[in-house]
Amino acid sequence: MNPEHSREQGPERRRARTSQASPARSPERPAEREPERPDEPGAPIGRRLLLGTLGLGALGVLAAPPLQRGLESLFAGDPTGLTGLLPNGGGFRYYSVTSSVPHKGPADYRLTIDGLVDRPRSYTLADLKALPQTRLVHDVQCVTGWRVPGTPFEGVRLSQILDAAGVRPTARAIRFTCFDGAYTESLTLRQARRPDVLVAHRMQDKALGHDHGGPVRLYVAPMYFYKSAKWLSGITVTEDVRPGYWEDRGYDVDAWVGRSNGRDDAPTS
Ligand SMILES: Nc1nc2c(c(=O)[nH]1)N[C@H]1C(S)=C(S)[C@@H](COP(=O)(O)O)O[C@H]1N2
Ligand SMILES: [Mo]
Repeated sequence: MNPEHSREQGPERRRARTSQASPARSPERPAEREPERPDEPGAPIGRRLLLGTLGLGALGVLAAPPLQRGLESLFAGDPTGLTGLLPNGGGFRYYSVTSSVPHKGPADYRLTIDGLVDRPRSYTLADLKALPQTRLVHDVQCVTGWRVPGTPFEGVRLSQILDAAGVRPTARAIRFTCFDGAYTESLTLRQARRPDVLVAHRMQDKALGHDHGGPVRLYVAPMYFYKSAKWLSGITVTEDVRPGYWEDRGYDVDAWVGRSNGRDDAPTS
C-alpha cells in the first residue's frame, strides 16, 4: 500500500508509477527520478490506517468511508497506492511495516539494553528524561527521496546509554528492536557511538507523537531515515551486525545520506 516502501513494487510497477505520477504529487515525489535505487519490497501498511492518516493530513477532516474512497480516486493515477502524509507533519510521511502499533506512554513504556553488556537494564520514559539531553537540528532524508529541512530531535545520546551499560570488548554492533513487533535496525558500535545518534523522545520541539514513533525512537542524523527506528524498545549489543528489516530487503546497512543506496543526496550531518 505504501508506494515508496512497498512490497509489491517490481520493475513494471516502478515504470508505471514514473509515467503516471499525478502532477499534484510530483513535487513530493523526487524518488521518481531514482530508477537506480534498490527495489523496496515490503511495507504491509494497513490500508485503513494509511487512509485515515492521509485523510487527516490532506483534508483536515474526515474518517468516513465515502470520503476515503474519494481520496483514493484522487490518486487513481498512481498505480502503487497512497502515501501517508502525517497530519501537521511538515512534510514527513508516515511509515509503518505493521498495520497497527500499540500506544505506550509514561506508565508502560520501557527501553531495554542487553546483550554484550555488564549492566543490562530497563529505562522508563522518566529515566531517559532524567539523563543529560542533547538537541540536534538537521535535515531528514528518506531513501525514497523526500527531505524535510532542519528538524529538531532531542533526547539522550546513545553513547551515554551504551557507556552506562558497560559494553564488553567482544561487542561490535547494536541491534535495535521495536514494540511494533516487526521493525529492526542495526548500527556498528562505532556508528552508534557518534554524538549525532540519539535515543529521542522529542521531535520538532514537541514530545514525540505516536505516528513519529513515540514515545521514543532512534535518531541517526547522518543516515537515511530508515535507520531511525520508531517505537524503540530494545537495544541489544551484539558481536556482529545483523541487518535490519529494510536491509534484509535490499537497503544498504551503512546508510550514509548521499553515499549509499545509489543516491547522491546532500549529507544531513
Ligand atoms: N518501527 C519502524 N520504524 C521506522 C519505519 C517503520 O516502518 N517502522 N520506517 C522507517 C522509514 S523508511 C522512515 S522514512 C521513517 C519515517 O518516519 P516518520 O513516520 O516519522 O516520517 O521511519 C523509519 N523507522
Ligand atoms: Mo524511509
